[in-house]
Amino acid sequence: MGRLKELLSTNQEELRAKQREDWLCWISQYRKWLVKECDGAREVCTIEEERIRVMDSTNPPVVLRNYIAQNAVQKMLTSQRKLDKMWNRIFFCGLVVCLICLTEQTQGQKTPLVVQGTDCTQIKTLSPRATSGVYVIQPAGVRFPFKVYCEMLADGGWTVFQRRSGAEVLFNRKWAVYKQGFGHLRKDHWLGLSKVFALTKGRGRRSTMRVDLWDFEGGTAFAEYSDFRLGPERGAYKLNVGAYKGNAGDAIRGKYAGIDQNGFGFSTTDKDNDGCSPCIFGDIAENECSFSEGGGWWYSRCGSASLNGDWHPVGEHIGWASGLHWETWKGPAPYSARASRMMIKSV
Ligand SMILES: [Ca+2]
Repeated sequence: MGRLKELLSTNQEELRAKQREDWLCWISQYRKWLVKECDGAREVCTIEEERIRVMDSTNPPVVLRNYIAQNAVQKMLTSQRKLDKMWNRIFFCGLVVCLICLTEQTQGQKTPLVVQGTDCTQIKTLSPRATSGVYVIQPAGVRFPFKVYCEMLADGGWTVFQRRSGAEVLFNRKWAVYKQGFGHLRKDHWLGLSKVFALTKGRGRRSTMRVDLWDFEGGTAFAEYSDFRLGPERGAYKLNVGAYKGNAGDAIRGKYAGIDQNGFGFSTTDKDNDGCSPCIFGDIAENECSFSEGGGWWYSRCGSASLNGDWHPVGEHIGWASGLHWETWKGPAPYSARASRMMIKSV
């Protein structure tokens, strides 16, 4: 019996030693797994390792095994949940994108631009009671319709292509922007050289251009030109005007000889067609009128008209090289207008 007890005791000790070896192996593997899983969260891993060390020394191995198993399951479940969340997000984002696409498509289908005429003049002729506002036009030979602001006056419908009334919209823009147009149709804007070209091109098409000016003293003046049209872009949208009438003076032809803007191409700071290389004004040598006068215009040795310069507020509106100038109207010191409007009417 004594021998049997001794054998059983030895076996029990061996068994415990074997179990102990197994658990150490478990812990070692679990630690490796923890380091890999907790990459980037070293603090969490350290706490977890400390808990295992304490349990290893104070609890029976079965508790540790259960703990490890439970953690492994939890980790697995957490990973699964993360994966599910990710797929849910992908699905949700896809759904949102589809909804946006569908909405845009639907809106596009619901609100196509309905052409109301070839220009504001035709709209007013067809609907004499039409009031001033934004309309959709499509001049002959133009592929896509576009919006314009129409001033519906007693003498007909005018298509506005320039409006200035404040400093909100900057007119110091490059060629591409002047070609395309900018600003807000109901407020200050430039319709775009390509659109004005489209409105005036075509054999037999004749347009009158009107410039309205407002000063800071409550006064107003206008200049009207017959046979207004722009040349094509390859000729830098050359300005062509016929006879002048009005009370603002013919600033396009200039207040002295040699600065006639009629027949000149449009200039911006990145496209120079101003005829200065350089121009000498007293002791100033001017190479590019767009830089000193601002914005884009049909500068001709700079000239007397320039309505796309910087807008200046009251009190600061006299004496600037830049500004909304119409020098046959106000001078001799450069006077910057409070507001301006340029528009055309087909005749
Ligand atoms: Ca030049």
